[in-house]
Amino acid sequence: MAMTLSMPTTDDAPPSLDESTFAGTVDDLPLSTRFRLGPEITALQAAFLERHGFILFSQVAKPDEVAAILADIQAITDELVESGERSIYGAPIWLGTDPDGKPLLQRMAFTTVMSVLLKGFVRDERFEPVRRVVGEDARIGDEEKDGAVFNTYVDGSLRPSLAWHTDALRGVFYHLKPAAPMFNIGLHFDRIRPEDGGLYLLPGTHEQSLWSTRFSKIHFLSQAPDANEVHVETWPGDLTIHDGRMWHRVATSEKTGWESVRRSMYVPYVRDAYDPKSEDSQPLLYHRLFNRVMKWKGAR
Ligand SMILES: O=C(O)CCC(=O)C(=O)O
Ligand SMILES: [Fe+2]
Repeated sequence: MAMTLSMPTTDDAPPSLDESTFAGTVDDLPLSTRFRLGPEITALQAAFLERHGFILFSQVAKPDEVAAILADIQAITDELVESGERSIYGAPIWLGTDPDGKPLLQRMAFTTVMSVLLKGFVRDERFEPVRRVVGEDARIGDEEKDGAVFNTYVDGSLRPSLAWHTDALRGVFYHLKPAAPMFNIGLHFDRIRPEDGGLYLLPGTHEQSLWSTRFSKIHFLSQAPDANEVHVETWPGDLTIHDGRMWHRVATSEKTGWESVRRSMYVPYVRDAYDPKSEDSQPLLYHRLFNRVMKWKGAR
């Protein structure tokens, strides 16, 4: 009798959708669909993103790349702590406290300025179709807006979660028109199940009509679950595209200590006139507002 050798013993990612054999339409796919990133965005993937304002590509970064990136972020954290530097190009760096009592990098802007590894990684050819979703003329704005933003969430830290918001608010600070799609590209570094908290979205709210009716939520204050919210389950290396006009939040993990860690990085693709920040840049209004909140919560 043949033995079954393929019994899954690990929590491997479920297979991504095989579009070569899929005969249905976007209506047949659940929001939890895991797509495969190929050399081009397929018509089905484009339709899914347009319908929901969100799409996930399975494990675009490989395990060894995830490990190397996380090691590099740790090295940068150590350097920042050592140097006493608390802002990069005017954007505050928030250091909380990790479960071992050590400084924890909660949010860092301009990550690809700090990390040569990441600056090269985000330019890998595999991301080219993602760049073209934003626009044929889109570029990676290492030194523009907030650059690449790296987030760490840990239960009990300064920033275990992030309340409901749309990224369009930040667009308003940057004088963008929230009427146009505004795609945010996220890399996810941890295995996140529903009990691990993480990203929740309100599908469809990227469309203006819905967006305005949903405006009843207060930006960055309300944490309450929404009846229509959808959880984004991730495996390390997953890539997401979400329309920044859609309402979303990051929930606190039900776990404690290192078990609760979640790390994400958002890569800035920009299309407007080149407008780099520099060492001389001053904190923006929204940096100053958030900085006050973080200091009040006990940022180091
Ligand atoms: O950590 C995430 O996946 C989301 C972060 C986010 O929504 C933001 O920084 O605006
Ligand atoms: Fe956001």
